[in-house]
Amino acid sequence: MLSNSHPMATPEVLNEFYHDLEGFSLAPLWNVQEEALVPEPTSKAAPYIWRWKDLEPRALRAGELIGTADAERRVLMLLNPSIKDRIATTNSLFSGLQIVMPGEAARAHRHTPSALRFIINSDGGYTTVNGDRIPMEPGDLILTPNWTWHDHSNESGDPIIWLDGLDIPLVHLLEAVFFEPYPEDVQPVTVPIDSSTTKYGVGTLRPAWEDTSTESYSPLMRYPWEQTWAALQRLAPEVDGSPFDGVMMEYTNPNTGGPVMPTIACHVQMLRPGESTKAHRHTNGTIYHVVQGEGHSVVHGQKMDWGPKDVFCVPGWTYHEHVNASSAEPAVLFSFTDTPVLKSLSLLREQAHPQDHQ
Ligand code: GTQ
Repeated sequence: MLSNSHPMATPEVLNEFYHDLEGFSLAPLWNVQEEALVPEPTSKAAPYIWRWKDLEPRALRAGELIGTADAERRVLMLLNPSIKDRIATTNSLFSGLQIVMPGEAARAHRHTPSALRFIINSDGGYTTVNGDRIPMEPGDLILTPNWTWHDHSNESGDPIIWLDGLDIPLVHLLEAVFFEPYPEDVQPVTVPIDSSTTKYGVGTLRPAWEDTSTESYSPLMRYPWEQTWAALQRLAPEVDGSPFDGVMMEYTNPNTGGPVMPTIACHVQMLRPGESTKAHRHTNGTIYHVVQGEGHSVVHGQKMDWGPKDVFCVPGWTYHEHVNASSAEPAVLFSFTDTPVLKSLSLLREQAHPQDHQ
């Protein structure tokens, strides 16, 4: 018969043993077993919404107070209020609001964290990525993947503002952050303007002589709003869509049909007039930006009202559902997540709410 009584193990003896272990950088798993192997995740991040009415004046104020000499990037970080000790918007992803004032250039550099930009206000901005000068128009998605040189310039008379998304928390966790400034302020433009669009922008046709099959990220650096909006409008009247996300489409790497970058997937979703979704949760957290429309999401039982240009986050494994408040206008949400990472590690799980709604 197995016995679980050990007559020698008096409290004093055990304490002495545990104390001894500390001196050798050892500790008993049996005392923290339930912390190490929880039945399911409880995110350290909280649901949170940053409203455009609070964001815009503060971005403009940063533009008045801080010059490009003082800021490698003039970014207001959207810091999750429940994550205290690191730079993070959800557990694994970072988001920030970047502003470039008229005539300015945010100098060229590269880093191993990958970035995306979703353009909010722009009337003459460019991001140059590895020598390809890419126009920035409102609603465009622009990629600056892992270790690509990039600088941002504003040749218009008005401030340019966009939402940044980066995998900084994830790459920090993996201790794989590298950063390098370009030797000049701005990199030379080495190919005709917006070359990645010229080559890959159709999506179903690509230059046959270029082998980009070994690249881990999309060879297309710009996903123009015009095409995104046209695709949503074409599809929305024809389909039921997802019960959890409405008419959601993923931005794809045209070579693979997969996510745009190995660490970040980007989506856009239309909630049709009056549409409301069922609640679900998944292991990935999500950062949303309201492109247009008014509505609310219920996240972990809390109602979050949103309107144009607001940004909100849903932590991983947290139930959420979306409602378009208008019976006349569609609502459109852009979002980004770390699903490619979870999927490739067999850690992506999704669960519908048992009652459909919270
Ligand atoms: O534009 O390269 O939000 O380097 C944070 C770090 C943006 C950028 C951010 C960056 C950038």
